[in-house]
Amino acid sequence: MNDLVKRTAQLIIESNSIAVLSGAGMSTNAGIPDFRGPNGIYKKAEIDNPEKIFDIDYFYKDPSLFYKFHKKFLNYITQAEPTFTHKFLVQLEIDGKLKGIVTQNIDSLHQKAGSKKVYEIHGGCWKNHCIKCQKEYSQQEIYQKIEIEEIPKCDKCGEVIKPDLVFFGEPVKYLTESENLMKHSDLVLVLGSSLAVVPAAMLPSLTKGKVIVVNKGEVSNWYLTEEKLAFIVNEELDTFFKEVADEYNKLKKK
Ligand code: CNA
Repeated sequence: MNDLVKRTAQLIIESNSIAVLSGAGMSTNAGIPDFRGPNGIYKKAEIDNPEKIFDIDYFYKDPSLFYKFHKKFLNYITQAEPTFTHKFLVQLEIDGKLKGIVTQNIDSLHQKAGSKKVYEIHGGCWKNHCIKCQKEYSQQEIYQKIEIEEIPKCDKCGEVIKPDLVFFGEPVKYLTESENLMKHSDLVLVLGSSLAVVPAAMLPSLTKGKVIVVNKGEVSNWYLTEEKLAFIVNEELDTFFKEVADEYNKLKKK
C-alpha cells in the first residue's frame, strides 16, 4: 500500500477536529469540469482571458459571456451526483472527526451527499437576484429563462438577474466562520484545489495542526507554510480516498 495512504489514515485517526477546504477537483468525477485542470473551463473556453467570465466588472458590462458559460454549467450541476470522496467526508462528520467544510464549489454536492456543516465561501446558484430591484429567482426559474433568453431579465423591472455567486472582485461569504473553523482544527484536508484563489488559499495555514493537500496537478504554495504542510498527494481523489477509507475503517476497529 501507498505510504501516503497509511499516513493520511493515521493522521485522520489521531485527529478530533478536521477541517476541509474543497475545490473544483472534488466534483470532476461527478462530471463537472474544474477551472484550471487539463479539461477545465479555462482551457476549453477558447477566449483570451477566461477569468473575465467571472469578473464582476465585466459581468455588469456584458453579462452574455457569463450566461453562455452558466447555461452549460447549470446542465452539469443539475445532473451531478456526489462522488466517493464527498460521501467519505460525510462518514468522517458522523464519526465526529470532521468539524466542517469550507468549499469553493458552487455545485452544493457536499450538501447533496449529506454533509451538515458546509460554508460555501463563493456562494451558490440556488438563489438569484435582480441587480436592481433584488427580486429573488430560484435556480429552476433561471434554468427555464435561459432556455429562451440569452440573458435572464427580471419580470418586475427588466434588469439583469445575477446568481448569488461570488465573482472575482466581490467579497467572499462566511470568511470569519471559515477562519474560525480552520483555527480550531487539528488537521486540514485540502481537496481538489489548485490553491490559486485568495482568500480561500490562505485558510489552511491557520490550522494549529497539519495540512494534507490531495490534488492531481499543480498547487500554488504561496500561502502554504512549510511548517504546517504534512505532504502533498498528487493523485486522483476518489482513487486515493477509497484506499484511505479502507485503511481508516481497519484502524477504527483496532
Ligand atoms: P481549480 O483552480 O480549477 O483547481 C482544481 C484542481 O483540481 C486542479 O489542480 C485539477 O488538476 C485538480 N483536479 C481535478 N480533478 C481532480 C480529481 N479527480 N482528483 C484530484 N485532483 C483533481 O479550482 P479551485 O477550486 O482551486 O478554484 C477555485 C474556483 C473554481 C472557485 O471559485 C470555484 O467556484 C470554481 N469552480 C467550481 C466548480 C464547482 O462548483 N464544481 C467548478 C468549476 C470551477
